[in-house]
Amino acid sequence: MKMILVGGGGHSAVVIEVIRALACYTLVGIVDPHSEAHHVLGLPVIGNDDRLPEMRAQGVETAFVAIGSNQLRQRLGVLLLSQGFRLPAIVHPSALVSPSATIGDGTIIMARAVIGARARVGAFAIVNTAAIIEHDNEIGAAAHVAPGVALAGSVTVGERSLLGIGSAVLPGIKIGMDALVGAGAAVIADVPDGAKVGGVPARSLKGTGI
Ligand code: JB2
Repeated sequence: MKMILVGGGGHSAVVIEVIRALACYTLVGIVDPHSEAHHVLGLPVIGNDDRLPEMRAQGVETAFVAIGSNQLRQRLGVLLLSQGFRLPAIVHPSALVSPSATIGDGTIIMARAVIGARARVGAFAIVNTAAIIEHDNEIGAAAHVAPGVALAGSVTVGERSLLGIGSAVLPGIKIGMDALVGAGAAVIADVPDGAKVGGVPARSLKGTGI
């Protein structure tokens, strides 16, 4: 099945390799309005997002948004759906996903990630390399769980929130929408919508200039 990628930066290179490892989609190219590269890992950059309706009309059925920005990835994902593309979930062959977990459309689960029993991961999310999402977690749409994050059981993460590399979250904690958890943080209390926290234990970063 043919697939077009949206975004040709660093995240795109990782996504290309996961899709190639799956061997069930034929990547036909990348759209990126700002890319100076003509290719990413040998895949051609064919133009900007105006090419998308034409690609759909030419029989490209699936697409994937390979952009790290949570807001942009969600916005472009919704646009692609409205243009008639299907955005499958992409799961690296080395990831361990519980049979009772659910993964939303347009979400990628990277190498060595673990998704536990009854966990629910929303659409357009990134579960990055070796992240651990324990049982009964609920990960909101377009959230990004960075490499090496560990979420204990029954954690909730709101839409578009970013959990920085190596952060850890205690059981049952609720992290709101559009929140930022800094790299290496240990989250032991709920995090409100839009908050930025960091450190061990994690505290508000308000007023720190971050
Ligand atoms: O509207 C757009 C658009 N806006 C920016 N449409 C399309 N098709 N592409 C868009 N882009 C493109 O996204 C930019 O021109 C750029 O080529 C790409 C973003 O690339 P960048 O390398 O800046 O970031 P990234 O999103 O690939 O990766 C970030 O997030 C990852 C999760 C980095 O922080 C990585 O280190 C991280 N692993």
